[in-house]
Amino acid sequence: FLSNPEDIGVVAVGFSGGQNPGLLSQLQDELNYKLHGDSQVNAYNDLVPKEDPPFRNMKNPGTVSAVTQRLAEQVYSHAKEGRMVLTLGGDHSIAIGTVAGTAKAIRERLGREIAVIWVDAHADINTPETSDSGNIHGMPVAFVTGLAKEEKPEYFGWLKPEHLLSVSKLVYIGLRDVDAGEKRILRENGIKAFSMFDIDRYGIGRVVEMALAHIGNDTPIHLSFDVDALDPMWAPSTGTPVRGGLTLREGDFICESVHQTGNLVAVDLVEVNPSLAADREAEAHETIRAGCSLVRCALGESLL
Ligand code: 4U7
Ligand code: MN
Ligand code: MN
Ligand code: MN
Repeated sequence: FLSNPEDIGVVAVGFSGGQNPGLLSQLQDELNYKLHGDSQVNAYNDLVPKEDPPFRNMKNPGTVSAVTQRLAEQVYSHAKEGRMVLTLGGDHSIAIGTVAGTAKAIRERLGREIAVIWVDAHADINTPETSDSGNIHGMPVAFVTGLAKEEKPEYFGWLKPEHLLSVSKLVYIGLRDVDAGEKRILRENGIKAFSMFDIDRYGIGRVVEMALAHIGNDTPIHLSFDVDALDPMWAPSTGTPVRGGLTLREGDFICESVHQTGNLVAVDLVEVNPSLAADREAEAHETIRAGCSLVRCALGESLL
């Protein structure tokens, strides 16, 4: 194993209202690991600026930049110690910090580049200019690959070459709602992507095999799992649900397969957003249950 399989660094991000205390406490009860780091959800309130006007079309750019910068340091310090890092989100913008943190730590610790497996209904590779919504959770891949660049340190200028990921080491699974501008970016950069169409066509087993073949044996893997990759039947409490997604079992299979490589160094589970509305409690509960299942599978708990 590229990380010590017994030691897990936990980072819990209650950011953009996406708190998930249920996920964290349930995991603490269920997992047989030594957990380091957060035992409570981190709100990062001290980092939220008083005013945060849009910049290059991005919404809350100062807040997201400051939070992800802090997160990059937290993830880096766990990964540097050889811990597998588990980050519970929070919206997917936090992957700017988690990927940056692992990329830097693995470069220093193992002298290697990481690969990222991005499991999502969406490609999250808009640049500030191609994005229609201005929401940064639709842009993290553009920032961590260097396709989106910004000099100003308060607006992601803190991202340096050691934080970045090569586009050739990125692979998507589960895509079904990709913007026109994003399709162009994927095509022009030759980025490997397996959509729901590919999963129907080849089956999840072949798709995961092809995804792992693409990144190559023996490459440290950061798994960034957006719960909206699952069909809303399994994960309804999420910001941007898209029908026609993965079954829970297919999601679990992806996580188990990545665990089995022995190369997993970090996992993000994001966009779990239990709505506080009383009438949606059942949906929130189902989504948390699905999230716990994915994490258990990624940690190898479901394998014999
Ligand atoms: B998520 C979107 F326009 N592409 O950029 C955008 F469809 O982290 C959605 O995957 C982004 O949940 C979804 O706003 C971000 C939109
Ligand atoms: Mn998504
Ligand atoms: Mn996402
Ligand atoms: Mn979403």
